[in-house]
Amino acid sequence: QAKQLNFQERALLTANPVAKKLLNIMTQKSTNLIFSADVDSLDTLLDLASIVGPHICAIKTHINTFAVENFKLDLIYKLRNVADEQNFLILEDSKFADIGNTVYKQYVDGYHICEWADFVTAHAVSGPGVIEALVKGSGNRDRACLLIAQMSSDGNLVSEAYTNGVLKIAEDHSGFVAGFICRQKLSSKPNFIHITPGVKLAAGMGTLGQQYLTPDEVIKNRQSDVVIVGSGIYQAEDPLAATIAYKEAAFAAYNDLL
Ligand code: 5IU
Repeated sequence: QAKQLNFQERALLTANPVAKKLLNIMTQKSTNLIFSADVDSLDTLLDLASIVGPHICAIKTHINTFAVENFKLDLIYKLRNVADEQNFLILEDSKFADIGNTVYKQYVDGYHICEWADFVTAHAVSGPGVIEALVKGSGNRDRACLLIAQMSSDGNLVSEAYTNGVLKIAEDHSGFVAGFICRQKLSSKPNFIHITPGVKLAAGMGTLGQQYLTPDEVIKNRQSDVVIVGSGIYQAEDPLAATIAYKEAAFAAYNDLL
């Protein structure tokens, strides 16, 4: 088996500021775990972020899932402070998919995502205009996007040809594309970070079509770099203990590959 570059070595080979930060954080904190904070309120999200913060490299949010009645955007700036204090990044899972103009407005005006999220997810289905819109919206901030190259849900329509098309767009825009949301390693380029949701310590079907793989399967067998865990953590009786268990499983699998 050929020697794999470690995260630290890859950080030196990537120009994208967010990818570099993420690779460095993963090295410093020994964690390739992202917590998907799909909870009911920003208050709960903040509480959980403070608890699990030391053990994660990033938190993943869906800013448009919180009920509008008691929504306060200032809480997300508190999350920004926690992230800076505890040295993790914020990934807003916006899944932008529209034409560039609309995506620009969603990124800059709606929820001011460009201000507080280090990186965002995007579909490449509408073509590279989505990335150009995000670049424009980022201004001079350190920002990046992850392109959704594959999905975890049962029956999804992503084909191998589509995934290859996403890879091509990423390569053409590697200054802004930090990597992929995917089910397995797709690119041998060390600057692209592979990030995989749909992860649980017990593999199998979740609710509403979600399909789970174990951290070991994702990192060791499929050679992705980072796992995203949501309900495995926030539905656990002890979210901190669960976070540590996922962190240790995913990082041990990464170390096994080196
Ligand atoms: N998510 C997936 N699968 C995907 C993509 C995103 O599960 O293919 I793209 C998101 C949805 C949810 C989180 O916010 O990742 C997974 O949460 P659970 O660990 O609770 O299944």
